[in-house]
Amino acid sequence: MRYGRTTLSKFLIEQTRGDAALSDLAALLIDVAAAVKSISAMVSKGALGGYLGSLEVQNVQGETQKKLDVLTNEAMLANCEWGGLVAGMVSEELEEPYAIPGEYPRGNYLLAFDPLDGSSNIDVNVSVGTIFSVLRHTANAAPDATSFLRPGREQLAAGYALYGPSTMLVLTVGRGTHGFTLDREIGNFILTHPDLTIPADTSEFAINVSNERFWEPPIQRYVGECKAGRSGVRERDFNMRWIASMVAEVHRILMRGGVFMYPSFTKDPVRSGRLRLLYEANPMAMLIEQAGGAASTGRGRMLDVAPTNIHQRVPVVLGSSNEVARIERYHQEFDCGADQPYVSPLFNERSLYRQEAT
Ligand code: AFP
Repeated sequence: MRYGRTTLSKFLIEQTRGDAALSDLAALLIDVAAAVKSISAMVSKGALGGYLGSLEVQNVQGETQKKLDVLTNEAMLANCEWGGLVAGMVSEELEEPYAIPGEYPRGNYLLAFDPLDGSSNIDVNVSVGTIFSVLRHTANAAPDATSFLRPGREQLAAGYALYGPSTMLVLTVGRGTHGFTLDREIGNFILTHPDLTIPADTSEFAINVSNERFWEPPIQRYVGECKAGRSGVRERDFNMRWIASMVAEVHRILMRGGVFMYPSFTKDPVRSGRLRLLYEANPMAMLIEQAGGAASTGRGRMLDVAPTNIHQRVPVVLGSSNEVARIERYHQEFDCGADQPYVSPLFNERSLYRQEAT
């Protein structure tokens, strides 16, 4: 691998060479990269492309759709439906799985994606991304929603595109996490960040603190200790970031460490947080683990979660492994009532909260 010379195609051929089971996975990822290039072209035009603004419709998540939500979804479908590699697709923007049109052959892979993550940032020109996950389709018949309900540890590949000052593609096929930068002059992704590795320790955390009053006590405890800095039990100061674009947060963590949290909150106990398992948490979890980090619900490994529906949400804690382990320990101590000496005054009425939490 020549730094600065290796194209995505050459890299994927090398990574999947000799593995017959993965032979056409490289071809699928190259189709995804083609969709990402067209999305990058749309996103970078901004207001000049007439792509900004919202539509008067809501998606399956009950969120107002941005024009680019629809256009980027169409780009992913159009680039990946025809090559005979995919048996079906799940998108954040589609209520039901997308069936491959009859004129195209069906392939051996399932593709789940969020075509434009962080889209609430698009109108204010802040980085956004595309997140994707690849599973194997084992049946002969066309897939249905249950075909996608497999734990994240079964993913064959995962990745994201980050539409920032530069457009990057970061992906894994289970052999490390690697970053590519789009060279617009030649229209190719070039390997620029091989073997990304996350430091086990960090002093940087990312969470939307406006939800603080709705968090469970273990998250309260962890964030409270970070805010206390060197005057508290952590004996060092922390820094906070919140971009409200998961792809940008995860990329920062892959580049320099950190911990990202989007916990469940009592504001809406029906939903376990905001982020979706199949096409946000699971692909990010695979990338993070492949880079030596950890990804958890707070109470267990993300990649072991057994999905129950294609748009289900899940609490997310991911990043530097020692910090994720600490947050998991705080959840264990809370669940068995052993965190009493540390619990914040806000939650001293444990019996009240515990009744709510059960
Ligand atoms: P949008 O795609 O609706 O902008 O949501 C982005 C996101 O799913 C994720 O990328 C962010 O980390 C998170 O939501 C931001 O959520 P808050 O707006 O509640 O901070």
